Amino acid sequence: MAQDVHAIIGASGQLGTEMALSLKSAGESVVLLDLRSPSFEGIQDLPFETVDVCDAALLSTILADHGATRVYHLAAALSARGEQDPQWAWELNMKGLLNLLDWAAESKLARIFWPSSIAVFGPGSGRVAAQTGYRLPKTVYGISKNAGEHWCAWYRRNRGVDVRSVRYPGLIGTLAPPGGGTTDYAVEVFDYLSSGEPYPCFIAEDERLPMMHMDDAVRAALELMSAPREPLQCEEAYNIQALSFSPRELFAEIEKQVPGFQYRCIPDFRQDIASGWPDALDDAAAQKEWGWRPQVDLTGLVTSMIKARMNKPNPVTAP
Ligand code: AKB
Repeated sequence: MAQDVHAIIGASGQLGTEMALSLKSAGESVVLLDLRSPSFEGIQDLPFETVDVCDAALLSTILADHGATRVYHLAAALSARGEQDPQWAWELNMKGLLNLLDWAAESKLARIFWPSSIAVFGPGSGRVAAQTGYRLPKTVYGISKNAGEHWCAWYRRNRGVDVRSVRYPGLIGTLAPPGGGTTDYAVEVFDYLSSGEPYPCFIAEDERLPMMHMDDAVRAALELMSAPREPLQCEEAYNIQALSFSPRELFAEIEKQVPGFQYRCIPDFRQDIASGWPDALDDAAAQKEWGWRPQVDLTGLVTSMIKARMNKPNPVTAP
């Protein structure tokens, strides 16, 4: 059987960089697509194509030319940045997805991974959000992810596209910085550790949110993409749960490993976004249907972030 060709759209981003590295280390054939060329040297030798996902013709040509059979569509405007330019965020998040789903429906060869987010939830979804339940997203990003889930289900039912999805929590990774998200504080803090300055956190001290180490996030995508189709009954993106913590709880764990670490919380507009999200997700369906289990706990996350980022500033992009 021919080897899969993995195409990563948004490959220079936070998740894309680590996904590319993981696939490369596993000896897989990978092609990277983005507007910006990859800045992390571990993946700079992989084939790279410059593309705007909103350009349907160019996207289709590139995917077809490379014979892509597994496509990970990771390019998106996140929650905080999206609120500052709603039309742009909607256009990027929806048009990119629909262009890819159309291509997949035509090509009939590719399996698609498209991440949804905890941002589909809003006030009324409960502190532990159910897999299928009330959703009234507060941000343009959340609205686009919610609509995207419905589009994926539509293409699955009506056009036979094998598209798979999870609702990611805040992702915390060691390589490329995130940008424009509400949960980015949990990455940004590690770049302050060597400065000696108190970290100015933009989220309230006791705001608990679902979070996940990037190793678990990449593994979730790859495991879901390799799972047999039959047991996957969920029409929506799967809830996946790993960690839940507040700034206070994260910073207490950092303080154990970096004595003297200080912070102050000065919540801004991102706190309003965070306050509409749940503390945790009920991920029983993901556990049952494709065997999802997180592996990295809070201590492991903090240890790996300190090792990778302390003294190596790689600043988060402001929203
Ligand atoms: C964001 O904060 O916007 C993202 C997300 C939770 O999807 N990290």
